[in-house]
Amino acid sequence: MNGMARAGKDLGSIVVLGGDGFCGWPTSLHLSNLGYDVVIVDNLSRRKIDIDLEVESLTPIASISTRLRAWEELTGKRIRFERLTLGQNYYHFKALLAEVRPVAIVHFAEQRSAPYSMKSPREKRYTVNNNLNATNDVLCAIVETGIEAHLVHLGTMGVYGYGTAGLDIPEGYLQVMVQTDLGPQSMEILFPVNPGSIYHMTKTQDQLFFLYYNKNDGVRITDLHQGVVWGTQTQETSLDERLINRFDYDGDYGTVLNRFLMQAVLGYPLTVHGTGGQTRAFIHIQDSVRCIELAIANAPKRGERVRIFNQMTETHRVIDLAKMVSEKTGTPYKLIENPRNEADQNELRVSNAGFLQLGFKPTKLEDNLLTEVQDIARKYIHRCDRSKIPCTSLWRPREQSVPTEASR
Ligand code: USQ
Repeated sequence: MNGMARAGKDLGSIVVLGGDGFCGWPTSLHLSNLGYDVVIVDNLSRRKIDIDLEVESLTPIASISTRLRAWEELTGKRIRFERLTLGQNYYHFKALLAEVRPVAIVHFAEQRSAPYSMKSPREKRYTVNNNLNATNDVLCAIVETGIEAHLVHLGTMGVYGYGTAGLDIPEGYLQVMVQTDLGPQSMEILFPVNPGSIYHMTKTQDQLFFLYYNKNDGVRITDLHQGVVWGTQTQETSLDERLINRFDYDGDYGTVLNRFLMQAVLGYPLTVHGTGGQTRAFIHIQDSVRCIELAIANAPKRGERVRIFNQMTETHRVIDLAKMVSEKTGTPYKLIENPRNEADQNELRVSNAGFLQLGFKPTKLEDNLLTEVQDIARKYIHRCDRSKIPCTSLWRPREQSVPTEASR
């Protein structure tokens, strides 16, 4: 294991915000293994949401102290844990940054589920307050401490919306021609945002925070527009059961492909929303942590605008994924009334040239990886509560659920 790390090189410290979550935990281990001194900042809110929703990760995740002890025991590497709420405990956070002076801050500390963000006014308000204040506090603290940290933010492909753009979605910026007093001029603008949920809306607003703090204060920022993540384990989290990553299967936090793979193990008809014509971008969790490593190693220079990468490897229609899993396992799929307000079908072409140029080798949906997810699901299927599988969060009350312009 230690052989995987770059021995003896002082790479500096990295603060991982939200380092106990589904993406944050495997990223923290990966960066620690590479030789960075990792500090996890987390308020364990994801674990508290599980309690509120009366559901648990399919995999039995250990407490944060057990996780960290296990990591140190196995690798000799120590990860520090700082418990605080971003967006609230500003002075604690600022003091931490001033003390650690990280080379990079990876920001996952946002409520990340679209269905959860649409459950009721309580979850809408929580998602907005939590996500926007967290992002603003991180930026504000970077400026106020004067540290040179590069901020790497986990954004979403959902900022572009899920209509049919009729072009390859570029990495964040769009070249447009506008009529000016001097005649037609070319201009580069942020790709027009089109959020499909309150959660996605917070990520579109994050983009404006980044634009502003980058322009006004010169903060170096990389924003990663990530697709739907699938898979559960990475090289590091598979080392020991105490390091195991979350596996969300419930109607609020479970994402589509992992849900289908787990439902197939259970023999539960795969829950296709609407026609299943929705096309989304996907990435495996192992590739996600590798992309973050690359983003950190290739920080923008001071004065450079916000760098944006599309962090995805392939696109698929939901119905095609359902058919593929169904054929592989014999579990049928079922078209169910879509609880979301989203386009019934869309086409999606995405450029991911940025990471490819940095040497990223994408893992595509491979049979052995699909099997690996199912093996994990099978091992822990006794922990599943079937009543938590249906998506009960409605974007609009049923009686109002007519197709609208919003579902472009
Ligand atoms: N879907 C089904 N059946 C299910 C669950 C989902 O048909 O049982 C459909 C949804 O209606 C949607 C698509 O699958 O059309 C994707 O849904 P999802 O729950 O897998 O993903 P989403 O809500 O978009 O959110 C997830 C993560 C979020 C991340 C986003 C990337 O929770 O944090 O930002 O993927 S993206 O979708 O590219 O915006």
